[in-house]
Amino acid sequence: MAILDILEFPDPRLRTIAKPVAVVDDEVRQLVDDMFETMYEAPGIGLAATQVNVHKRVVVMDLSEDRSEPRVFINPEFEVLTDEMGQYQEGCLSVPGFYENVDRPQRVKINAQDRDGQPYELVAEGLLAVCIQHECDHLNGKLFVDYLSTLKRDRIKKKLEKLHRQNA
Ligand code: QAP
Ligand code: CO
Repeated sequence: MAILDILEFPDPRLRTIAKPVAVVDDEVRQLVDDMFETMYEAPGIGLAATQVNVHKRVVVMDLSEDRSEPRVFINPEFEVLTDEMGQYQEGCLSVPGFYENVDRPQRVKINAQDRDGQPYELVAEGLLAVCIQHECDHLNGKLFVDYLSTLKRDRIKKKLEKLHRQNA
């Protein structure tokens, strides 16, 4: 197991489109394990492989209070089930310290594979629906800050760039 480095906005590598996983083998399971360790240590509730600079379609998540419900989504896809939108104050391990409201469809149907490569389907609402949409965006090179006004996004970019310069 290993804790991986998390890329931070505005790193251009976060804009990479991840490739589908052809076979869920031990290498992919190792990545999943390392992503869980990284997410739990952060701590966070969701992490996409893009954020650790691995451009494969892999997402890990745990929405439980006691970190007892690890969920794996390999090659995740979702279908919107309703016109109803919900607002949630989102954050992101790649945009540390910033939280903003984002509107997304409230109900989605998810298709993905588990850590054995077994396909499964799941209807999601609430935080799970928000989180899977947020993580699927990462696999497509998209971040929650892309839903904000240019002004808000540029302010966040400047603040993070300043922090990165200070840490360099
Ligand atoms: C994505 O985000 C998410 O700013 C997962 O300083 C978030 O795990 C989906 C985190 C909200 C839906 C709703 C953020 C940790 C963790 C920070 C996370 C921070 C430390 C974010
Ligand atoms: Co994120």
